[in-house]
Amino acid sequence: MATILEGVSRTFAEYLLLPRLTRKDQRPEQVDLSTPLSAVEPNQLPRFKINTPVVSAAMQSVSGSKLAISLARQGGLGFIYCSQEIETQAEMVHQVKAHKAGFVSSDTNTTANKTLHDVIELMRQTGHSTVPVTDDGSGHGKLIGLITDQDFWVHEDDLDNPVSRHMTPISDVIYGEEGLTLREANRLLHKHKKKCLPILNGEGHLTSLVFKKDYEDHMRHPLELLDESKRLCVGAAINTHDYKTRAPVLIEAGADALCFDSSDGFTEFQKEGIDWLRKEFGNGVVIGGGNVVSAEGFDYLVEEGGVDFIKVGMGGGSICITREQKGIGRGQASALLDVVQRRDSYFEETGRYIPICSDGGLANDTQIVVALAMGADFVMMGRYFAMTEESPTPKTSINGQMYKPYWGEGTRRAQNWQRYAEDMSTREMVFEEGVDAYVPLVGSLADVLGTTLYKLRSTMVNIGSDSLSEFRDQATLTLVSEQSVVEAGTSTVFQFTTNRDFEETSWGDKG
Ligand code: MZP
Repeated sequence: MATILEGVSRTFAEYLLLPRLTRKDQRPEQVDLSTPLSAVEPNQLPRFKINTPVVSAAMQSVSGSKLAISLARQGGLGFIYCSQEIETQAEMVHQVKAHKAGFVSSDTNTTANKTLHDVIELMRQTGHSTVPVTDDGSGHGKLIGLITDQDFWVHEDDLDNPVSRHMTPISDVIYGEEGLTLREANRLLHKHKKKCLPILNGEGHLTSLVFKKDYEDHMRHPLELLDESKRLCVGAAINTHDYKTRAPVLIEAGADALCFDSSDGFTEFQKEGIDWLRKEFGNGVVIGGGNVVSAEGFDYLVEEGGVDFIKVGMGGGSICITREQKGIGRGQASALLDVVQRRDSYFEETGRYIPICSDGGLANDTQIVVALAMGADFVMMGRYFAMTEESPTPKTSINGQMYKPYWGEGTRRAQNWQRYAEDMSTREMVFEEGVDAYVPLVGSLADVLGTTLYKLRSTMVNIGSDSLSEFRDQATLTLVSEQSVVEAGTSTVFQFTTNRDFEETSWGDKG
């Protein structure tokens, strides 16, 4: 006979946190939101941490390079989707890594005999206003000079003049020598009041550029998630079909973490994939597995070294119809609590800590807070990010309101990419597990996430917690009745339009 679990399958909306002692010295801004994304071995530090507990879903309508850049700047991590060809996914990873951060390769260069016309056209195409002049016009040629949009007047100078007549010649260029640190480069920029510092090797060839605006930008984003070379961090999804070719290319492109994208990760296919990756790359790669919804699934994926982190969730995603289509899944809160409990007992038994990611179904800021209080180390969201300016889909006006398309990875639309891939052996889709929808456009990722994280910090102060691990340990939650939900609302008073209404329509409730 089948096993019937006691109790019902619960969702985040059914729980509420109880306040605990707030200390006088606590401030929301001082709360530490950093969290591990890699397994933590006994008495060791995690190999990889993120600065805010939020990652973006590996979905076509969510995680392109623009969103991943924006999220990494806020301290989170974007997972570039794998429902595309390996080369295009690797290119997206590369775009995030190349975005900026200290030393950048110059992609806008010219030669001394080109005209001002040519330079203006080049500046228009790339949007850059500082152009190195090299002997061969490449970003690694011998530096002859620098030309910027301040070196000529479009309506006064003859635009047929050669670049050599307007550029700052190399004899007057302030440059740094290869090998100096970013701090030293920024000091030179400061001392000489320059906006751009070319870095040259011993032969006078250009190796990179350092910009003052990047330094200022970095100061405005203190939680920015950077790797050892000061490049933004990015994650990439993989699947169980082509990981042997896909994963090495993504790692080569600079991906900081990989994660299997699957609604059901409790499979021999995924276990084989994890084992293969560990054999090939050892602990040099951070691997996420899942999704699972039970302690049994957790045990299977962490066995013998296994994964670094585990995603929990099946059927809760806003665009997901797996439960209706296949009768399988679990309420997100119940799934998370079961896996977290096992993670904690596994930690007691082995001393190994496996971070848990609550994936999908988070309908508002409150539920993000509850998921983290229940023991998730970080959350993965799709709809939340699909609604931002930075998601990769076009804005569409419907009845005067701006929307963005948002579709599941289990839709025909998402899976259609395989038709164009070379490997035609992939299976035919018999039924869909996701829907194709629209979500309201709510603004920039930085603004929306800024509000969410401030609310999270503020709740953590209510509980008396200075860090997410304290929050998990100190949180006390209670189940709520339907009547207490009514009590929590404002249905007994008449409200004019307020900021609260604005917030509710902007991030809103699921459905
Ligand atoms: P949400 O944040 O929009 O509620 O859910 C996003 C999550 O839904 C993803 O991270 C993924 O786990 C899941 N997902 C993506 N596509 C589908 C589908 O087509 C799906 N069924 O369930």
